[in-house]
Amino acid sequence: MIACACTIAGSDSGGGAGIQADLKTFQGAGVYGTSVITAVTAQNTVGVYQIEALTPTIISAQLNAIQADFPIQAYKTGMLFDATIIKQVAKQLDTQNMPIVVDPVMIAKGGASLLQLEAIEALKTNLLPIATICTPNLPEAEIISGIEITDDQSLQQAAKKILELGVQTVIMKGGHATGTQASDTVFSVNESPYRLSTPRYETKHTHGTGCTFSAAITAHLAQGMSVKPAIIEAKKFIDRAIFDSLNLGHGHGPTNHFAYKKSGGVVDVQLLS
Ligand code: PXL
Repeated sequence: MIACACTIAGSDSGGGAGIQADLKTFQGAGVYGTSVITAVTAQNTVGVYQIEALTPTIISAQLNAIQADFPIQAYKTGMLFDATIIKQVAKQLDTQNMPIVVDPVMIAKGGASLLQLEAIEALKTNLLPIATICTPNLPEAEIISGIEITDDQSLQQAAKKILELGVQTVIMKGGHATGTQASDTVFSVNESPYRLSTPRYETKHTHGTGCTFSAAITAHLAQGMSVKPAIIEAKKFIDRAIFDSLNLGHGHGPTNHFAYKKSGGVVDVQLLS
């Protein structure tokens, strides 16, 4: 039977991030995708023009409908927008006993806020304690941990703080850093840290990279992979999606969700323990 995954996130009308990126990624990884929409954004590659959150009632009803009918093997959360939505979603995921990937989406590339400030507390106290993997970029990791990340030591301290919230694995994504390599460092409660690196490509078409990466991890977990192989395979997915990114629109174009399948999974990822 085909593996099933569910994304709980916001809609990006431009199709590069959010629910749309997640479903395309699930498809690209060979997984059947279902979705719970938390908010609708009016958006293209240039910017976010309007945001409307859905009510907790319809968010809850979407999740109930999916859980009543599909054998969901992994969940991911993206844009959750406010504390009420976070608490509702956490309550409904807590009973499932399935892997949960939390992408702690806070700010869109152009600066639009996708998570209200007071919701960060709910993320920390309600959602991260039940999460399998959390995938912050460096600014998000700084906000969650309260630690400024300037070097390897502060990176490790911030990761430790995030793990103390109860999540089992945190991937400190290096996309916002500099250097010739795009390196993500993975810290787990039950494994020694490791770093995954692929070349950093010179492109401005990186809209939706975070969504795509976390959705790829979710897809591979749904297929039954354990955490480390799922993360390595997702790193290959995002490497190809950025390498082959799409020059569409007038701003930051989307990543290419077809590219991983085209590559046949033959991608060089450096693993450093
Ligand atoms: O990439 C973060 C993100 C997540 N979800 C939605 C978004 C964005 C970025 O623009 O629009 C709906």
